[in-house]
This record gives sequence, C-alpha cells and structure tokens, in this order.
Amino acid sequence: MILTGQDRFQNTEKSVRGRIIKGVGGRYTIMFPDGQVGIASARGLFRLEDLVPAAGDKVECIDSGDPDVPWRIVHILPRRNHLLRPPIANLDGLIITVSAAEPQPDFYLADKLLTVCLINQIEPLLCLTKIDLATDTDLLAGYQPTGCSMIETSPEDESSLVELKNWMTGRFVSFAGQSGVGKSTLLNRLFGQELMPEGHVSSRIGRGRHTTRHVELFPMADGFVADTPGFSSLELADFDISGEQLVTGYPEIQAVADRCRFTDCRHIGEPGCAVSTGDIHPDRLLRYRFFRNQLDSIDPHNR
Ligand SMILES: Nc1nc2c(ncn2[C@@H]2O[C@H](COP(=O)(O)OP(=O)(O)O)[C@@H](O)[C@H]2O)c(=O)[nH]1
Ligand SMILES: [Mg+2]
Ligand SMILES: [Zn+2]
Repeated sequence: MILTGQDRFQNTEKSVRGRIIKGVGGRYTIMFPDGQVGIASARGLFRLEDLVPAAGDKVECIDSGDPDVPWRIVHILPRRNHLLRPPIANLDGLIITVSAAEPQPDFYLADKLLTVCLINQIEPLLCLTKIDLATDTDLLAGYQPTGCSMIETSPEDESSLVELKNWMTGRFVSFAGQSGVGKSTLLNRLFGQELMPEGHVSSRIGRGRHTTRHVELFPMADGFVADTPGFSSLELADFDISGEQLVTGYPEIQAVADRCRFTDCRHIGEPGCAVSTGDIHPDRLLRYRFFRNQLDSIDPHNR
C-alpha cells in the first residue's frame, strides 16, 4: 500500500524520517520505519547546495500536498559515507566476493574493493565462493595479515550461510565482485523467498540478462541489501583515491610504514623501506606497487 502524506501526517510542519531505497529521475522511493513506502521529490534547495539525495540516504520528509508525489525530502541526515559510482550512501558493509574457480579469482579487483572500503568506513567481508571447485585451499591467505573478516562458502556448506547471514543482519550491505562468482546464488540461497515476492528474484537481482542501471535497496534481516551496478569492475582513480591514500587499503603495509627510513616512503623499493621486514604477502605487495605506480602517474590537474 502506498500512503499519501496526508494519511500519515496531518501536521505539515513536522517531518517524518525514512530511508531512500531507490532514486530514478528525481523521484525517490522512501521506506519508513514501519516498512511502508512512499514517493518523494527533493527540496529544490539541495541543487543550490550541490547535494543530490542518494539511495541509502536517511532523510526527513514532509507532506508535499501533491497527491502524485506525496512526499518532499527536506533534509538529508549526516552520511557515514557516499560513493558516486555507484551512487550510494551509508553503506555499512561490502561482501567482496571472489570465486576459487570459474572465473579465476581476480585479486586486483578484490584489492581495489578492499581499498574503497577501508577509505570510506565500509566494513569489508572477504568471501571466497565455489570452494567445492578449489584446488588451492589457501586462496585468501594473502589477506590474513590485513585483519579483515573472511568467509568461505559452497552450496553444501550451510554453516557458512548462517555465518554470512549473521554478518549481514542489521546492516546495509552490498555484494561486489566479478560476474559469475556466485553473488546472486548466495543472495537467493539466503533471502530468495523474503526479499521479494517469488518470481521477482530471478528477474531483478537473480541471474539472467537483467542489468542493473540504478541502485536499489531490498530489506532483509533487519537491514538492507543493495542491488548495485559498478562493483564488478572499477578503477581506484574514479573513487578519487590518490597514491598517498592507497596504503589505507593495505593495513599490513601501513603497520610497518613508521619503520621506513623516509617518512614519505612510497614502499616501491626505496632504500630503508620496512615492507620487506613486515608480515606482507608478496602478491599483495606486488599489487600495492602496481596500483601505487598507476595512481602516482595520474596528474591530479588533468582529472
Ligand atoms: N560449483 C559451484 N558453483 C556455483 C557456486 N555458486 C554459484 N555457482 C554457479 O556459478 C554460476 C554463476 O553464479 P551467479 O550467482 O549467477 O554469479 P553472479 O554473476 O556473481 O551473480 C551459476 O551457474 C551458479 O550455479 C558454488 O559455490 N559452487
Ligand atoms: Mg548476479
Ligand atoms: Zn616504505
């Protein structure tokens, strides 16, 4: 049922809090704490302030008086974080999904996603799928020194699904990772029945030809899971991450950086650099150096 502003609220002076679960073409779908949804437009002033409401935003709405668009967003609550590509706000956690095989794991992508998380206060969960196809059982070993949470799953492993669901509970999270790693399979196994009326799942967040073009939040387990474009391949520079910031995505390198001879050490082979003495996996260091060189070569004035 779609409520009008009038139904919900007689006093137009006061506002109601809700969360943007979808925004397309200036029309926002708001979910209120009781689970009801309503359609809203944004206060004109936001544009002057260069503020664009995003999916995930916690907002305050008033009755607009327009029966077609009964709500108006008048305030955006302070954000935990805000990404532009995909346009999403207040993400609590990101499930960085890597498959043991089919497709071969892309650890460059996993490192980029981890870096985006650690720079934006998004809690990462490294999730290895298809362990039933694994020949190498230690694929996530390189991430052990980062201290990040990790989980391994396969279709038969019920306890890992419980663990994953517990981690998602009460949070606003999204799955990320290459196409084909098993994100939709996991979502359907976990919430297939609850997320949407049956029949919708396969066409909207399930497998198939459907390509997501905007962010949409689906309520689950006292939280939300997002269907988002843009987390299956990305470039760090598009997230405004500089060469100096990169080390935030490599906490095991950051941990030894104060022992480097030079305070501005880039950890790419300088004399007296401490990374060789630290607990750093050689593959992680190789990828750090690749991204560091790449980001340092970008002229900030030309971006
Ligand atoms: N062997 C195996 N296959 C899986 C597993 N998870 C997913 N798959 C298969 O991998 C393919 C891609 O999965 P899908 O969930 O669509 O990947 P997505 O693109 O990340 O959403 C499908 O054929 C799934 O049945 C797993 O843990 N083990
Ligand atoms: Mg999918
Ligand atoms: Zn160094």
